[in-house]
Amino acid sequence: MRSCSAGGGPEAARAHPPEQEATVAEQTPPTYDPRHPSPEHPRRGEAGSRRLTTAQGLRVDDTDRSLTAGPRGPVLLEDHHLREKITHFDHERIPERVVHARGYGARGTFRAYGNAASVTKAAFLATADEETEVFVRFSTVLGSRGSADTVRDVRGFATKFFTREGVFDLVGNNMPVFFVQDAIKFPDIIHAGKPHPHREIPQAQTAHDTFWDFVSQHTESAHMVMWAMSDRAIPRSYRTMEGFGVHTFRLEAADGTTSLVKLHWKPLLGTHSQVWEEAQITQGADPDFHRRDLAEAIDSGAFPQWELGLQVMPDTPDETFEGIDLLDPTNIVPEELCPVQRVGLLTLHQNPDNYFAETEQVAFHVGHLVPGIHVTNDPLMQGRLFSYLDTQLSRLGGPNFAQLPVNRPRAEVDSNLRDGMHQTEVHTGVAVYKPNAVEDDEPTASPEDGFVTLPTPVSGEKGRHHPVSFRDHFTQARLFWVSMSPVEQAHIVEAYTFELGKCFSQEIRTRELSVLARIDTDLAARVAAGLGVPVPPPLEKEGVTGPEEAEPSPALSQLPTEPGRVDGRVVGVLVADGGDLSVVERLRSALGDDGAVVRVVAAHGGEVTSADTALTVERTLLTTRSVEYDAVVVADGTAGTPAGDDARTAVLIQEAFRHGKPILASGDGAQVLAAVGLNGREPGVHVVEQAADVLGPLRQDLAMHRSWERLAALAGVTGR
Ligand code: HDE
Repeated sequence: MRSCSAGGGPEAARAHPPEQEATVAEQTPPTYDPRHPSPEHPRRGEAGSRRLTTAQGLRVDDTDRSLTAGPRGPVLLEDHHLREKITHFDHERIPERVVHARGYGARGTFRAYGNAASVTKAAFLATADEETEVFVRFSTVLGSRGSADTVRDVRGFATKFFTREGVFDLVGNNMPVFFVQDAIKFPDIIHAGKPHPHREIPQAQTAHDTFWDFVSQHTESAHMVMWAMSDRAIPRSYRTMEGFGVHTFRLEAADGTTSLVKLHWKPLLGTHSQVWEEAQITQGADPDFHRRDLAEAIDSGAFPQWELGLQVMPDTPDETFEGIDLLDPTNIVPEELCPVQRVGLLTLHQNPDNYFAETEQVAFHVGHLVPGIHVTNDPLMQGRLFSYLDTQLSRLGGPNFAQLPVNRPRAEVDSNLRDGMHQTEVHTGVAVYKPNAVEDDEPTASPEDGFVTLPTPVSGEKGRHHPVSFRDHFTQARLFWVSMSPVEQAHIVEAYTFELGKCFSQEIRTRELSVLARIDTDLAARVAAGLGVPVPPPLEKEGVTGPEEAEPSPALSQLPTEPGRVDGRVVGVLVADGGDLSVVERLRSALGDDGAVVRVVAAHGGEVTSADTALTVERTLLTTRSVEYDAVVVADGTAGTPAGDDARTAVLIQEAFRHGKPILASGDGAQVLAAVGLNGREPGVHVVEQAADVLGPLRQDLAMHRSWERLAALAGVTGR
């Protein structure tokens, strides 16, 4: 076909010489795999083959300069690439979660042991060796999406199981109880905990008046507050956190028998925490501490693992066990009364490829159930059944969020749900209703193997009830307190004292002290002493009972009773040019196989060298802080060097000491310790002659997580 030339003539033809036109082969877009095979090389397609395009696939000539009328003229509306680029950017954010905004996810698998078959017919639990894909999202509750990881807070532990029977979501926390018994109080506790509305401070913490104003009056939160003031609220890592379903579930076996069940995640690395000062320093030194820790562990092949455990209790008409109301989410069932039976293994082995697409868009729901797992009438759980679907509508912009890759069920989906915002399916057929004769009444319902709600009886008068069995607010708070070791109790005292010390209202402090006085007189006295105020009388509150005398539950304490695994533990080794560098290799070969990481720390970057060795420096005294390490080693040859003499080295050792971490010096490294007053006779501090001797004491200490004797001594308590 001939084209008309309008004034351009031969000139215009030259502007687009035929030989420069793209061939059909070149126009084929490069194939790319959105799940690129290598996370280290997220490049899509062959190097050099990618072309920048608009959202419509048009190749872009220049993305650095806007279209203007002349070199100094205004920008033209006609520049579609500019407008598309800016418009898309303007809309890059979606509303963050109102709670649990800050989180980090990972993919993995769950393998069933098969022993749960006697309790549930859920195939992913009941079938031995069945593997189910999962996506897990860990989170803090109060902070906004950009807040720090290591704040004092509850952690979310939400797991999406892509089972062959549909998606099951276990949307739990790292604490087994909750602040409120009824969902209607959830907005209140969250509003009280969030930053004060007029100034939007403080961020991501409960150390302020409105939180303590609420919980000191709303005493059913006393047990959960005790957990929140314990070391559980400052985990060392997501990998060392327990998880809990919190509510009691009703499980149904294939033969129709039902049980009341509490669900637990037990980390194979043990349950460990930071200490408070360490957590605070980490917030500044590395606000991404927990997500980095998880991502690096997975990248390095040290896959975190948890066992799923069940506490199985009889399904009695009153739904209690040993006098504990199983519908009250402020109650635990002590493991000593009902042991946790392990029924499967969760392994996280893949980091998300894209934070937004996966971690931000994953949508959990307590109502995502599979046959064999049922909810109960726990009023908190019932409210959640409403909330999660509702929140996804505003967060993910419509009802089709299950079609997002991260949420897409692996079981076949054939619903009559149609259209709506962000519909990505191209549905065919016309009979989108039932009954239909047009398409043989398909898809058909499955009364035999579909989800059938249990015919549990329901009766009673409508009303805003407050069951008598929900009125004991203090027995389990006391149970938690008396189950803690002396050093853990000291940390709880410190946490209450810190948080109440940050409150301005004396009335609020006094009221909370009266709550503590009701739980335990020693606890109240110690917090009051720290605040410098008298202990008020125990709180009197109409209609509220407890505490009854409580038997300690040793399972609640995090103190290791025996050495644990050291995977993912980080040892920082301070070395200097000309010093003994062999200690690094020794530690790496001895601890590396167990998944521990040994990092070289020096006064300068680049390499440190000695007679015949050169080591790459991974951290300098400028870029590091003690919180990165679970143990600190000072190598021989550092004394009298810039590394040994630096004031930051003294801070590093002092912090590691205060945080109960193993510290070891070999050779003249002892002088570096001596400069901060340590002589190797303190608990968990070791001075050895030579590099060959470092391993013994270090491994033992690392496996116990901290020097508990030292932490106890620092806290001024006897016993561990
Ligand atoms: Fe949630 N919760 N919650 N919650 N929750 C949300 O749902 C809510 C509760 C938990 O990583 C929201 O998708 C109500 C208990 C986790 O995406 C929201 C009540 C437990 C996550 C919501 C509770 C949890 C959420 C916000 C009182 C422990 C993060 C974004 C009845 C068992 C999931 C979203 C993720 C998230 C409501 C109480 C755990 C607003 C109304 C108890 C781990 O729907």
